[in-house]
Amino acid sequence: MARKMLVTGAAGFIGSNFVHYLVAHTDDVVTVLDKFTYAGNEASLAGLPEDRVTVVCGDICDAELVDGLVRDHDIVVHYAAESHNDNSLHDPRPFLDTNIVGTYTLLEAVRRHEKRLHHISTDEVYGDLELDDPNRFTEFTPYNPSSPYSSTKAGSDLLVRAWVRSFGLQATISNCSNNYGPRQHVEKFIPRQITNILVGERPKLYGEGLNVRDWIHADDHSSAVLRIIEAGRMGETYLIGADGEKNNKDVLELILTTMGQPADAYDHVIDRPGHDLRYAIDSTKLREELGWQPSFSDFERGLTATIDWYRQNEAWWQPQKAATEAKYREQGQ
Ligand code: NAD
Ligand code: TDX
Repeated sequence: MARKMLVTGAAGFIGSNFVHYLVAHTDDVVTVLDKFTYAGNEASLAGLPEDRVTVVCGDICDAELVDGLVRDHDIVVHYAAESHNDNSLHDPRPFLDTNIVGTYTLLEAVRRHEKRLHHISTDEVYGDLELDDPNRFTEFTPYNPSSPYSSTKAGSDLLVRAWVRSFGLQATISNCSNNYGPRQHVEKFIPRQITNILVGERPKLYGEGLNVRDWIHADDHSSAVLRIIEAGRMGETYLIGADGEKNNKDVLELILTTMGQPADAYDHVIDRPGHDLRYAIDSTKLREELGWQPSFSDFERGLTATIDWYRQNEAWWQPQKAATEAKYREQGQ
């Protein structure tokens, strides 16, 4: 029988990719619950079948709305969040509201109606690693978040764990590394640089660009989440990563050369305060216990397809571009 999925934050980058993935790979019917903040985009849900996908505009902090929606669904997949580190450094309040109070609101509804929850989180809850550290993050790494964003995500994970332990909530958690792919907001690193080149602005690298991120394609994140929903053990945490460590300078140079520009045609701008140096995920548990494998093993190919997507979908990103760059300019970035 088709499952009834409630997917929060699915007008955003990863949630919308997950709903497209779910529709293509299952018979599930889906309700999207999204507040349509600056990061939510109706166009990201275009082309989905109306008989399988319903969109509700609302806030996950709205207890009455959330209660009714959770009651009427089988599984809640929770993507909604304030997601951008730079924003959290300038105005942390919405991060506390959505990431902490919003997650609490969902947890209470899931508890009341005895439903199943999958909570989406990030590797940033573990803090950062030295460049030469042979270790990577595992499910046993202690939490040590750096930014208002990552600390509120860490707080939301701990709430989920507490509801599992204290109330027997049927929940799983996943912590994923940096995603790339179509429909990512132009405030984020890869889309910002691609669209800068497309509009004739020079790309902007924070500091020396030696910071390392562990890149995974959004479709691989989706396949991992679906696998955990279907086979994950209740109460468990799974780390999701695809062995994609690269420093920002190398990624930017690859974007530039792929787009036919000189590799050094970018500006260095002031660094992010408290900038995490390196993230790296060991996803052995997910691979060995649930048999998951990523399918985008070639970063260069995935990046080229992402560049093509931004070339072909200017109408999707153009409305947000000027305001995003104006905000960065104010911050000296
Ligand atoms: P995003 O900013 O692109 O999308 C967030 C979505 O949540 C938007 O559609 C927004 O409108 C919605 N939203 C925000 N506040 C809301 C509220 N109060 N009620 C309802 N909807 C609300 O973010 P993203 O990059 O797609 O990230 C999605 C999730 O994945 C987040 O939980 C994030 O922490 C996690 N994550 C992201 C990455 C990454 O690389 N982007 C990596 C690991 C984990
Ligand atoms: O213009 C830029 N120049 C630059 O050098 C921007 C926007 C970023 N950067 C650097 C900062 C980071 O080292 O690129 C790296 C990636 O930056 P972001 O895209 O802002 O991502 P990050 O801070 O690593 O966080 C992302 O991955 C983990 C997501 O935004 C989070 O939601 C997720 O939890």
